[in-house]
Amino acid sequence: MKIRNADFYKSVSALDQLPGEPFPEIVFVGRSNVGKSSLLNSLVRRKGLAKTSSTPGKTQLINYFLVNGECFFVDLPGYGYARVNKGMKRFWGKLLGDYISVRDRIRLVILLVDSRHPEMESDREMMDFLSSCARPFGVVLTKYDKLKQKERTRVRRARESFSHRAEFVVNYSALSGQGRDQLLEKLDGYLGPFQDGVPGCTTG
Ligand SMILES: Nc1nc2c(ncn2[C@@H]2O[C@H](COP(=O)(O)OP(=O)(O)OP(=O)(O)O)[C@@H](O)[C@H]2O)c(=O)[nH]1
Ligand SMILES: [Mg+2]
Repeated sequence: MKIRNADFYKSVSALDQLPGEPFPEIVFVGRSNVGKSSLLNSLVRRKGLAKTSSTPGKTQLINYFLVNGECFFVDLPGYGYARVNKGMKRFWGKLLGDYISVRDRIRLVILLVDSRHPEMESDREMMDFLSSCARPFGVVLTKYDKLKQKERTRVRRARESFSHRAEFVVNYSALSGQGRDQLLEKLDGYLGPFQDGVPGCTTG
């Protein structure tokens, strides 16, 4: 996939606000602070497009970005952040879960996993959830630039444990751009027009 342009499109806090445009959606999910917004910015080469922060919990809504005028990249709030209050946690968790399970226009979920902590229970639960609603997902191991040599060996082992479930696994650094070309190439297979009309119309 070659990115020609990307712009913020809209933020959504309820499913009835989802865009009606009949475009395929590629969704970025992962724990809080894992680097979802940074990954999106790195892919489209626009530094401040999606808001990033060293404090977890920065992204609080479903944020849509229109790419090449023909598909959406969707930045989601993170899960697993202990310090937001229970009410907010429940709200984000429900919004995220409902969106992923009902939105048939989702072509691919990109699940971001921190390469320094590749075996978190919450990431496994997310993989189970994605499988249970039949959403294809690829795994991106983030912050790869931070890994020490010894940790790289551990990551290789962890990769094997989920690679049979994922469509692909890519090592990524938003800092250096490592993995960018590889990931963009993978996305090609998930775009293109819908074959039988537009799915997911009932939800917006
Ligand atoms: N070294 C390094 N730092 C990164 C990388 N990706 C993200 N970060 C840093 O990690 C922090 C969190 O990044 P975000 O992109 O805001 O993470 P997020 O997953 O969108 O976070 P929430 O929206 O809070 O869920 C920021 O300080 C980023 O600069 C990376 O590849 N390498
Ligand atoms: Mg974010």
